Amino acid sequence: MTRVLLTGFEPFDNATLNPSWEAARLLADSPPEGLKVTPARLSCVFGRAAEELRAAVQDTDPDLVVCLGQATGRPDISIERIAVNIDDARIPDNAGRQPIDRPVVRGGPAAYFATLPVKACVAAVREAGLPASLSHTAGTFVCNHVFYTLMHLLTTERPTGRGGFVHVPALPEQVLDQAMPSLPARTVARGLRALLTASTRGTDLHTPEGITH
Ligand code: PCA
Repeated sequence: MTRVLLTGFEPFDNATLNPSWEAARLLADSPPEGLKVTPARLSCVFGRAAEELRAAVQDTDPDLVVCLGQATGRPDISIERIAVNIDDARIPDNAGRQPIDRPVVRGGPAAYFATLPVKACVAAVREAGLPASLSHTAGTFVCNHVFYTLMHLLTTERPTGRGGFVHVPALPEQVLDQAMPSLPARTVARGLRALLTASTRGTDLHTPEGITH
């Protein structure tokens, strides 16, 4: 049984729901065959989210870690390719913290690539009938903070573990009067089910030999 840690975030920026957590718990309730999916809900707070992630990794000892976050305005499931060593918050987090131009990890490398087979993930979500794309920025808010923390942790302490980050659109009920793209949590969970299966299946056919990102 492959152990998967799947994280989502609590609501932020005055919202009452976060699609990332809604999708994570739906998916954990009906995981793909052969996978044991443990969901974890992270605070939308710099530093605290990183500690919660670290604790969840320790508790679940996962083979694969996929972190999810909400990206309001994005129209599809976007698979992040790169985490950058910068906290630069456009708005305060849920504890009122707003770091500007600060490293996630002092002395850490400028960036890490996801170790998911990202293009295979995009293809798998599309095959499941949902829009998906490869993204080259997870922003510089708490999502990127968690993504960088994850990749630093895996690289330095758990080199056989695979990990990455996926942004999902807003929920329809969050943007009823805003003419914004959205996807229901159940639909997102269906796409992510295909993504998890692809992520545990071997290497990415779309990247040059020897490179797994
Ligand atoms: N999205 C935010 C943080 C929490 C979330 O769900 C982001 O994109 O950074």
